[in-house]
Amino acid sequence: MPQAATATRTPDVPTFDFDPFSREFFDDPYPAHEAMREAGPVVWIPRYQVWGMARHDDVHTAFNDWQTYCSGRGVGLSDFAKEEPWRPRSLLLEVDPPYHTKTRTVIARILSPGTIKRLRAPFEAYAEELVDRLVARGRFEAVKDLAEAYPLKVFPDAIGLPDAGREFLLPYGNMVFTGFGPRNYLFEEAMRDGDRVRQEIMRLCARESLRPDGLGAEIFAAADRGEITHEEAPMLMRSFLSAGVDTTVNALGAAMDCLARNPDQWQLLRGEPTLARNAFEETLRLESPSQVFFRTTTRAVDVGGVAIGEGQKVLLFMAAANRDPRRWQNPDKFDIRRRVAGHVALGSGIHGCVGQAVARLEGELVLTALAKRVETIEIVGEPKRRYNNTLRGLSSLPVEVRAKHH
Ligand code: OVV
Repeated sequence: MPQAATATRTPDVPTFDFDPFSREFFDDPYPAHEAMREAGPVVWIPRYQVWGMARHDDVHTAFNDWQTYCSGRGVGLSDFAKEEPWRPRSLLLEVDPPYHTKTRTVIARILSPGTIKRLRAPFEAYAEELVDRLVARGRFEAVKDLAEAYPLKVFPDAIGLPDAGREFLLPYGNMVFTGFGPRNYLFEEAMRDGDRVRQEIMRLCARESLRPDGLGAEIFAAADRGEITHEEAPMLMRSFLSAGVDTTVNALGAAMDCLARNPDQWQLLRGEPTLARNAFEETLRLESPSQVFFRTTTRAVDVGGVAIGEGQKVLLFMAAANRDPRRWQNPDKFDIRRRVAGHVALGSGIHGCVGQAVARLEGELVLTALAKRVETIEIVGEPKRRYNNTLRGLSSLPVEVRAKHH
């Protein structure tokens, strides 16, 4: 019997002639997210000569196929096989197995459930102290006074950083996350004092800077045991300082914004403070503080009939996947009682956020402290957007809270 004529051909690939790193896009990414999701499993973005994925299923699949979608050529726009990275590569983020397994195992053990249990008491005490102070003031700046102040205290304390130098953490986070994108206006701005900031950060990563009882010292203890080298230890410290502050700042700011804009959800949380953990998780889904990451293909791969070649950059729109109506009911609604497991705001697979339990602890404790003390949250000034090639968040959110009466 003759074969049916099944001429395999790549269908016309949907092409999106837009700039996903422009201010215009950041001001309202949602129409473009929807258009990409509806166009197909993969789209072509000619401006950067990269592919894009915006559907939940495809983003999730790519994250869980590290053999095809590698991280070792960088998780930003730049292909490390062709270009020198702007900073020495991360030994956790920008590597593949088998090397990745070694560093990931060390850091995952340091951030294990036992550690999280020990961190709860100091993290809770500071959440209550800080929120008490803010409630007494009534009016405050939710980004600077809460979303930045909280992680900038508890996380460096947990790591064992000295007080001096903490002012470089947010500028460095801004450099790192904008550095994943193109060398655009944001890159130039973030790198303006870059040499100084990098130098100060690397000084904080030295063993001599760290308290002996913190999580940072545990990295060096792993080096003493021969699990990693003494050259690798400060570089893994750098991962703590790169990924551990700015992300949670934007998540907490987004949580305040979501709760202030959705008074019904705030009232639910107030009545049932144990919803705090899920409210934080729903914020991660809806606002996705890390909006995108890239991967690079290690081989030719077919995605829904589209042939992607080897060595191609693929932009994974986690923020779009987290609002995919194929996966979520009423995806644009902030619903703190939703079953939110399965979002990809923290990635997925072998590179899924190694610090996610710390982030969730911070979110839970800040939202619980608020729920127990605050009756209403009102936005009392113009919120300002913060622009970064990877992170979504606010630079300013003036609020007024009314204290609960007992
Ligand atoms: C997930 C993430 C973001 C930024 C930096 C790093 C990791 C790092 O390992 O340096």
